[in-house]
Amino acid sequence: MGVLNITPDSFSDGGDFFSLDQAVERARRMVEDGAAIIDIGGESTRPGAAEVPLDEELRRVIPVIEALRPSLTVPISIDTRKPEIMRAAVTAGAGLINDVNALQAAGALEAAADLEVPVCLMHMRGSPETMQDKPVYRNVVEEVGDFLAARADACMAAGIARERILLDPGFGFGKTVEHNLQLLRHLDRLVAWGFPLLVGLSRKSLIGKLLGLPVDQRLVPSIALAVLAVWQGAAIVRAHDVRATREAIQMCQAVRDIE
Ligand code: 9MG
Repeated sequence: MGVLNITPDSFSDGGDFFSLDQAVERARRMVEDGAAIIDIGGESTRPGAAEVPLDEELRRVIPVIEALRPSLTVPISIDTRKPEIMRAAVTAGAGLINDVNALQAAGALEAAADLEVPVCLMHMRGSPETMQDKPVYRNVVEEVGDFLAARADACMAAGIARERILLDPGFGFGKTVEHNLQLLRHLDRLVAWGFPLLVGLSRKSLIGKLLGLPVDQRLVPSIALAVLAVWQGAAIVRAHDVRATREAIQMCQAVRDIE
């Protein structure tokens, strides 16, 4: 899954892809590089980020989806927490909802059920504005697992088919470095439930904190983390550097799948 942030303050691309032409070009290049999904978001989810008003988020993402949909050969995912954006994005051609808030906003479950597209439910402690304020867990692997199981149950009760549900432990969302490492170390426990697992580790701040690297120098550690996730069974990797990540994952899968 290639990341396409349509935000002026995006933590990892500095908003370079904010103009329509640049966004479209960037998406096409990611597909050439091997992306199987393009994830489009108009609201930054980096720690401390403020909410974007509905009309501004619509203005950012819908023209990009409309411009891409006729010729793009892969599904478009809409990264949003707002039910109105989910509805408008799917009408414009998005085929997957990626919600870092796990469809907890008022009306989000109903929107996702009506739209009949796959949904990714991610774990986050708090909101992007507050999530890094000293997060505490008794057992992060169990608590993230319990939360995701409860959200998957809520989705199924709302009429979303089990086959349409993906889960994501939400690396970096309300977690310390240790919490992120524990989650990755035990990712196979979440995989074991049988829902496809999506992971986003690309350029995340845990790398900066562990290795002291700025965002533009996190490619190699991002790839190492992606490989560790795929090795344990993650189905989808959300990444900024698509070609290098895809090549590393292909090698990992070749070893993992040999008899
Ligand atoms: C939008 N976004 C930013 N980071 C993410 C992650 O780790 N997972 C998902 N599903 N979405 C993310």
